[in-house]
Amino acid sequence: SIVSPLLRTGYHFQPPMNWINDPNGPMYYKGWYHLFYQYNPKGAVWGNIVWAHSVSRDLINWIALEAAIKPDIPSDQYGCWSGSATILPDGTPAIVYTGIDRPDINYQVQNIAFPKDKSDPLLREWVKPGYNPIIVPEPGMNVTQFRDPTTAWFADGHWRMLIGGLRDTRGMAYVYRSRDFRHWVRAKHPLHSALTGMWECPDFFPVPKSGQNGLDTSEFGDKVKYVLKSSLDLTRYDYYTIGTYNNKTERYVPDDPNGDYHRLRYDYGNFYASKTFFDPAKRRRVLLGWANESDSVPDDKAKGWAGIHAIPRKIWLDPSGKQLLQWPIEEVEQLRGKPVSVGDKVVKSGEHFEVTGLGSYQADVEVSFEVSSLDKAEPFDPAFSNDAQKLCGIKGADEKGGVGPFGLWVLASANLEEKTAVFFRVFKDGYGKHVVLMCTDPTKSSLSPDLYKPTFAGFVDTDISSGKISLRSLIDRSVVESFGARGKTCILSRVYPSIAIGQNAHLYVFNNGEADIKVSHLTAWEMKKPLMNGA
Ligand code: DQQ
Repeated sequence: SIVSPLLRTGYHFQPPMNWINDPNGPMYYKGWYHLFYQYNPKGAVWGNIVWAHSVSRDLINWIALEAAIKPDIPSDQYGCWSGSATILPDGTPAIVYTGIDRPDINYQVQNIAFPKDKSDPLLREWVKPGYNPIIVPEPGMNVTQFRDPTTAWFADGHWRMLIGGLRDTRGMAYVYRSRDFRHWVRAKHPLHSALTGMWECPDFFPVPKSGQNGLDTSEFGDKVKYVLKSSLDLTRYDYYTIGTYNNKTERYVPDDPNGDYHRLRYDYGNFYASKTFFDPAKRRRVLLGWANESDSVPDDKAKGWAGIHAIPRKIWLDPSGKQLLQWPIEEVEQLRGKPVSVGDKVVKSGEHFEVTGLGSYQADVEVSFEVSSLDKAEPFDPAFSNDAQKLCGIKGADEKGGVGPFGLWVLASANLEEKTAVFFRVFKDGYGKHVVLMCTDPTKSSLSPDLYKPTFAGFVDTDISSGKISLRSLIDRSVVESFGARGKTCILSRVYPSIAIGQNAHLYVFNNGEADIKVSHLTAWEMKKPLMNGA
């Protein structure tokens, strides 16, 4: 049955039971990483929302603490919704979050909280000053679509933070400014807006124009670009643009004039309400995101849990300046067991082979492919230029192609009646340029009923003229989190096999294209289970 305990993830973040959604207020404080998250203490469906709290030394092993922020003042009594942390110049962390202050409608205000004891590195207790709420919607604003404050940044004597909103059908990143972090005034113009519907959980941060380091949110200057991310309530995906920010005019301008509608995504799968933070210990920016279940609500109730977080990802600007790159934080590699390697192995058209010698239900797989020739690449229909997902829905993993589909079958049963395909397929456009599609096809992932099994896909902006492309997949019982071309395109997918669970899960490399491919090298590791909140 789908409620098999073997489908519970082993090394992806989750509490021992119940519902979780957005990551909130991530920060590094006195040697500890703090992660708060939207949590229902009473069940496996959304509701009764508090900020649950976990701490970690490495973002992989987690210790659960008491919930940090619960409804207990008038301005948050009906819910403590998403928000962010800012470390003030004297080292004090401040949390700003959305409170629901009335029962009948989701009227949204913003509240602040501080640690009771700053000398406690675990920041176990939080206090809410009596001057809450600090921000309320103004007359004429959409009071039920006004939430999710960002980490604040400082320049020219002022703090600024963003609050997500909706004006008619326009998604808004409202700017609020303050000198003292207590009195906040809205700037006349939003930082940015677009005709996309509500912007949930905005995120705004600087990235260096070159290199992989991260920057504190208040860094500024010539060597820096900016990233603005919003979580679109309408599509339930996280989109970002890269651009410039002027702190005099308080405006952000995406480099790509159509960027707001071009839809660059952190992840082309199940990944929402994400948030980054600057990790001063490793001078990197880390991205955290929520992956919802794709089974049914009755199944969630039967399991007693719903929702996980993705493996934290380091993010930085691609040398092209046109997109971000993402890679699982290096700390996850401590979970790797004995490596299993395959090298220099040709996979002919229509063939596949199994990778054995590990429990691949909980594994990390890195593979480098080399295509024998690109001559057979199928013509690319420009009608799909903006719709990778649709293209992959038509040309799934079992649909024979010229160059590809080739890739991995993960969480596969011995007879292949269950398998989740993660693969590439190469096309050639009218100008002779190759177009690379990356796809996760879960349509055969399970024989169980009542599952949501969408095909997820994104294009990979990589030069494949050498024939080479890499893939990494983090497999964890009911999640497959994949990184194409060293983090250019990422796809997280939730799947619920009925046979391919535990030791009955197999791993294969397949090639359903006409052109032979070669696995130059593949390494797979079974992954150990970290400390996971006591579960
Ligand atoms: N989840 C929170 C909201 C946010 C939404 C409520 C995004 O603050 O807009 O649980 O998933």
